[in-house]
Amino acid sequence: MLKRKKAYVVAVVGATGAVGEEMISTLEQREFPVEKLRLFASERSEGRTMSFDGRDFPVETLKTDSFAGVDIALFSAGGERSARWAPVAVKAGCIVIDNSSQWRMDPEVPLVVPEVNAKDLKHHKGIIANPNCSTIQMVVVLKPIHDAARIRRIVVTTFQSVSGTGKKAMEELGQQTADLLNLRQVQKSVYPHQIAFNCIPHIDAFLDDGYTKEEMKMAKETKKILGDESIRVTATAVRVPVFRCHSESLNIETEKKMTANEVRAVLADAPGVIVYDAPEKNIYPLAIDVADKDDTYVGRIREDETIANGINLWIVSDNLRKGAALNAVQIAELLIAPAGRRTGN
Ligand code: NAP
Ligand code: 3JN
Repeated sequence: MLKRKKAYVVAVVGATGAVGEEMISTLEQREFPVEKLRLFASERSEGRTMSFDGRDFPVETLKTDSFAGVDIALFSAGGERSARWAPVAVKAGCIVIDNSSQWRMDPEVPLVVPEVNAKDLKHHKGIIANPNCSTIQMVVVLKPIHDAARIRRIVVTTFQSVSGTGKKAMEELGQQTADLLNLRQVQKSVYPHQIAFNCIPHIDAFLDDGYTKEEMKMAKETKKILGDESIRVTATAVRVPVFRCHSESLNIETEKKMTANEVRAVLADAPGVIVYDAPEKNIYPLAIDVADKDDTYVGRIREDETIANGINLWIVSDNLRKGAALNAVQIAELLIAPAGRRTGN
């Protein structure tokens, strides 16, 4: 359990990465009470400093005593680091909020999106998992619909930006785009194919059944977060040449009939969701507009006339913010909140 304090010692593991940098700026923007920031990355970053709230902090490498005195550690340095170092941090008395898939499906680890299942935080044993970015934006929108009409099946296709793969992928998209526009040969190293001016239906490794791990993360995590193993989820995850924000096309089937207007009304009151849906005025969520925003945007809400109780939706969210850093910081905010405010749902 976290002892209530005026300010906390917070560690960011993977501080120099795309998610880590966003975590640092999110802590700063939301004025999280930080007494001291401890920043960790690989040996490649040793000697660097990073600034937070007008102060410079050194970037360190991880050691067995690194977590002594740390209250909360936000991990985003990949699954291997989480597997090795999260238990070390917990043993040192720290609460870990982990961004990797390493602990997400562990029954002893709550998998939390604050707007959806903050109540699950009651039962953590030191590690709390942040879901996959594509799952987070989907469940924030689906939870109120599930409560109103019980979702039976989800068919989702994602359009995921390159920032989901990290800093090197963002550089690769920029470099390939510049090379192609200047009639130069493209080099590829992060993705198996050219990403500039292309769409790649392949995110994370392929499994024997033809799905990718990313697609199966979405299916399994959605059931765990919504607390309903009976929901059927089938996903296709696609990488697109966009720097920031994941977009998703969803087709859902509910037990109870909902009209498109009823869905809009339910979502208008949903925390963390903005209904942005006036197609007659060309208004629908776009990655370029949603970048750097905290909320998840939903539009193109319409009934699927090919089935009895079907709805189609288009969902866009900033994958580095709500999809990773913001969700983790919101969890940390709940951990330090007065007891009555910790578990809204
Ligand atoms: P990134 O830009 O490539 O950054 C990777 C970070 O990990 C860097 O800070 C890197 O440090 C650090 N790192 C690598 N090896 C390390 C080691 N041995 N010890 C300590 N730190 C080490 O990647 P990213 O996009 O930020 O993603 C990082 C991780 O966050 C992913 O692997 C994934 O697990 C998770 N993630 C989750 C979501 C989500 O859906 N919620 C989304 C994206 C990422 P150097 O700079 O020194 O190399
Ligand atoms: O590709 C994306 O858009 C999201 C990537 C997430 C990611 C990247 C590397 C490793 C994950 C994740 O959060 O599921 C992992 C992981 O499995 O830890």
